[in-house]
Amino acid sequence: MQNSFRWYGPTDPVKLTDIRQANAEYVVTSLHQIPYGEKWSKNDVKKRINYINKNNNSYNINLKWNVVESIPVHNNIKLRTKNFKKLISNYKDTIANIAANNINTICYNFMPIVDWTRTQLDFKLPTDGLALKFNYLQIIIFEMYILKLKNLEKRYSNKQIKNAEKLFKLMKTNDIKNLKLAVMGGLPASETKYSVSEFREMLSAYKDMDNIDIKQNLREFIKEIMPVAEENNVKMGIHPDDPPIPLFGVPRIVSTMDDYQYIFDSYDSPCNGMTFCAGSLASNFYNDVYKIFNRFKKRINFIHLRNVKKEKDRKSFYESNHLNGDVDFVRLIKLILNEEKRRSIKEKIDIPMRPDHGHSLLDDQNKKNFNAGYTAIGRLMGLSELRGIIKAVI
Ligand code: DNO
Repeated sequence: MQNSFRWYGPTDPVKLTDIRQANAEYVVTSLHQIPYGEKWSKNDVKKRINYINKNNNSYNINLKWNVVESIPVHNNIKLRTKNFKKLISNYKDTIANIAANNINTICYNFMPIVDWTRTQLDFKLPTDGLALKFNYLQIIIFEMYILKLKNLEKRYSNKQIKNAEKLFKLMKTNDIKNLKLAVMGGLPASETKYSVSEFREMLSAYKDMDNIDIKQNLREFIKEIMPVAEENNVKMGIHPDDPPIPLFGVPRIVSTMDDYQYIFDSYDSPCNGMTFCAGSLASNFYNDVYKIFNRFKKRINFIHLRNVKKEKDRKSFYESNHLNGDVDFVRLIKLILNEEKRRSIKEKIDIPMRPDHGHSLLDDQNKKNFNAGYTAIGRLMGLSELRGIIKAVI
């Protein structure tokens, strides 16, 4: 595996030297400063590569940018509305301009409105470390008391609504503030930080879209961008919904084995691949991550490794460390290593992998302005655990 670390660019409080010290050899990054939908020029990409190279010298580990995560997909593309044609044309040019700089793996997702979603960013673990958490009742609370949506009984049972009301009564003003921040843009890589009215507007843009409509829009998008990926020898990897369940009454369509089958049936090419995110996939109670891996292993172009502990309601979870969660990482890593062996016919093929999210540990907890989930020490521990497993099973 290509041991990689996500890096949010020159403004990331986690520096390239930190990444090197964590034993990663590759960086996964994006041009976060470019607004969603705009084209990235060859030169924009080149400048970022130059920045990384300036930190490399003849002695240290030379970090290399191996994966773009992500080129975000604008909501107008997901809705096929307004200027979506122009946005797709920019997207295609961006793929080509990235490839012109010899970066050949690109991650993207098709989650409506918001990218990944958590309800709490500082869930205290028994170790005193802090983790990210998703509590389904708090999503109902968010809809009920923050967005003030009506007709919630259409998608939630009476029991769920009652339990959400009960939990709401126990929440302090600060908890509500944190919930609002977490859902509406407190997480890195979110499209935008929404206001309540903007969030409601986005919801109404999706109100007539059912599962099939959004799937078809994804299929159209795939059919448009994959020929460009093929021409430029770029492997695309669509990231699963995180979490892989419908949120706020809007369907999510990259959540299950069937969803992925639909995606791969839309355009038959190794360029039309997946980002295998163990933690995201495992947070849907009905997903069998090993089965998904085996079924689509040829299409896995990028791997995110993190683990989750699901809760009794089967929808809520917190992010555990790699060794203690619901996914058996020894088993999963064996599958990945076997797949790498299978691919290594002429030369050794390593799939790009990054430890996804880390806990906030030790000095991480004193840091200001870090990107939630993307701590230095927490991810260093994650990568170390993974490297230990790899070394032991190889
Ligand atoms: C969360 C991430 C997501 C992911 C994008 C991929 O930590 O895994 O932000 O990068 O959804 O497009």
